[in-house]
Amino acid sequence: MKKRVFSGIQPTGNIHIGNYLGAIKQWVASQTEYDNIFCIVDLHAITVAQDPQQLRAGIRKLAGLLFAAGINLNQSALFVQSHIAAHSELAWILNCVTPMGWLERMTQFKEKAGQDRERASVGLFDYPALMAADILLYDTHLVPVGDDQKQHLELTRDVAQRFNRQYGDTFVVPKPIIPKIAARVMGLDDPAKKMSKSEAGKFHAVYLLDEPGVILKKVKRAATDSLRDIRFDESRPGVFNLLSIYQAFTGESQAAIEAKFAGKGYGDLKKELAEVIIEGLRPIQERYAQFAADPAQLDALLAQSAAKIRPLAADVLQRVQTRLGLG
Ligand code: ATP
Ligand code: LTN
Repeated sequence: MKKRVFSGIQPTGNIHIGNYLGAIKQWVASQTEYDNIFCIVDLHAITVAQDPQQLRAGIRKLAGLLFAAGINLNQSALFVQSHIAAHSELAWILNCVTPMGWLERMTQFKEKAGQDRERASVGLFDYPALMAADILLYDTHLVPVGDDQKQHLELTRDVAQRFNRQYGDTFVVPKPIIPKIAARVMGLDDPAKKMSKSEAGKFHAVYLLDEPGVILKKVKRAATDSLRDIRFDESRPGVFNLLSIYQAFTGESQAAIEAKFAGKGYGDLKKELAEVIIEGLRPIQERYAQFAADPAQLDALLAQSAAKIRPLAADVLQRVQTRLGLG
């Protein structure tokens, strides 16, 4: 029996190379090894206000990008979270076994709510319970995510274990898979900050659909330092970030990359890095154009995939309801 993989991505903003290297690339690479379910988490997206038309367009765009990146429906499911009502139903149940204190510790909530916590939605606070529901609903063993989601995964495990203790063995307790390279791609303009979709800076992120000229310009502007030698040194976050992106795209070893750039300058590194990113994204961009041309087909693929896995979710929800004395 193959292990079950589940992961999700929000259909908001522009997908960047951090999302790609931290999550999507892993999803695509391990499709044959696992039994995969990938989810466009629109219910997570609405934890902050969204424009309805933009949200709908964002879902299609993300679906097109994921198919273009290589998600194959013969090996994986890809569906929209709100199309399977059991996600919301299980999230409610998990709300009732999750202590407030556990959610209050979540760093993502603290960052996203900012200073004005009173105005943040209850949904933003409760985001991790919905994420736990996504994962636990499919008896998931493994969850491939970027480093920033580690804390949410720990919470999911805690909630599953607490439920299992209180009501008897019900949930599989999942484990994260975090990539060894580029698990936390940093902003090109500020290597102290995670590359993020919600960051507005023009030179912050390389997006999956950026044109070659734009990619070159962004990489050339990337922050480095005043030293010269090109080495993987975590105390020099700008250069380390560029080298890690290079490594993740090429698959070469650190030693080979350091040897390649020995005696060269930051200008050379940036030129070669831009080239590697452009070539890495080119096939995705070409395939994306085909998917984007036929939105009705995208909708049909997402609907078929949801129909296929809906019974899995219904089974687990039924199991949970029985345990609780519901339904
Ligand atoms: P935002 O950046 O606006 O907070 P996000 O990109 O973190 O949003 P998602 O779209 O849900 O949120 O993330 C999808 C996947 O991409 C997750 O697995 C997440 O861990 C990963 N990811 C996000 N940013 C990075 C990054 N900078 N480096 C590596 N992985 C990342
Ligand atoms: N919170 C995740 C997105 C997400 C997710 C999931 C990831 C929602 N549900 C289930 C893995 C498994 C993020 O990346 N921001």
